[in-house]
Amino acid sequence: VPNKPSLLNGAHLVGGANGIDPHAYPHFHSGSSTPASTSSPGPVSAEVYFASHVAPKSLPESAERIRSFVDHHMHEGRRVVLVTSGGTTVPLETQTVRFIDNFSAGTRGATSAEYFLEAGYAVIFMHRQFSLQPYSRHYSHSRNCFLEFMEADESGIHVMPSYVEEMRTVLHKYRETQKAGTLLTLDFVTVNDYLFLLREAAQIISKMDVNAMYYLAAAVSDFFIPADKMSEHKIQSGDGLLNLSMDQVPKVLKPLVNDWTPKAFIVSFKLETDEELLPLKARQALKRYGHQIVIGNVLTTRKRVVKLITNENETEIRLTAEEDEVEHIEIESRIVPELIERHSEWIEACGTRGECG
Ligand code: PAZ
Repeated sequence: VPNKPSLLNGAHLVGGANGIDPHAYPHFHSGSSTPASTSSPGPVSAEVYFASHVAPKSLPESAERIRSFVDHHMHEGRRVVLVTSGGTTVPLETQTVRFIDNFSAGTRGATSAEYFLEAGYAVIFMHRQFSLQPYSRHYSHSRNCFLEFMEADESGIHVMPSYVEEMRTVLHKYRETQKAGTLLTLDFVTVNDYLFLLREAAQIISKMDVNAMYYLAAAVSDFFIPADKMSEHKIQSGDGLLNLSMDQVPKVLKPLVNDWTPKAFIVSFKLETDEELLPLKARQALKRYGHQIVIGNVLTTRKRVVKLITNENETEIRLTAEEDEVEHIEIESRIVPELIERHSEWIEACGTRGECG
């Protein structure tokens, strides 16, 4: 059916590509309703991925910032958490005009980062460029644009009296964090940026022998177009269909757990839209990757209900309607203390695992 949006491998198809030469762009085929099958099924290994893709230019600078941040806070006796936040993109062209995005505003990551900071952690906040950030998230988007909280008179511009207390609290925490230097922000856009940055950070932290926590809340693309199969220039549109064939992104949780940072305490998130699937998928992830906790959440209820799933047990954190709608409690204020307790237990038990010195 011409021009009808369709789905392949769960990925949105974007744009139109009449007359594209399939030899020039093997992952793009016009006028066909079946996916081009130029790659083997299943993801490539992380090793193959990293060997065949180029690291972001900013990586050496980010590495240096991570090294000195962790070194400083380690000597100050602070615990370190790496929080990932926001969605990764998958470009369709090397000179990118179109891309596929993953859902995530960055609320979970930015909110959680604040609670970790309040609890005394040094936070590496690895976020999607322009997604929500700790502290500024309170006044950033159209729903709570900072202009709505301001008023002007002859003497200048002020915060409206009814918002002063709330804004003062946020401002105070923001300034305290700046003074303590406990927040390091690093951004990514594409899934490629994300993968390289995560690997770099994990390897650096691991080498420094820090018992860090990883709180992987970012929504990371599952499918991508390998660099060598991507169109260099903007895909030309026309009346025809654009069919995309995408490879699977390597499952980097496995090397993260086994190779890059084997002593770390790793918490991953699993998002589903079908609630029935969630326990199975969460358990599968734990089994497959061998990390410590999967936090399961469903798209429509993620701000009210999450499940912390480990090999041993399952704990639900659920806000009541009163807590959610009247008291405006943030579910991250319950998730983070629970994880910190488990992180403490993990650190205490490191002798049992033969990992202490
Ligand atoms: O950033 P946000 O608050 O809008 O959404 C958070 C989330 C749903 C992306 C996160 O809780 C999550 O589940 N991340 C992992 C997504 C995944 O399964 O890949």
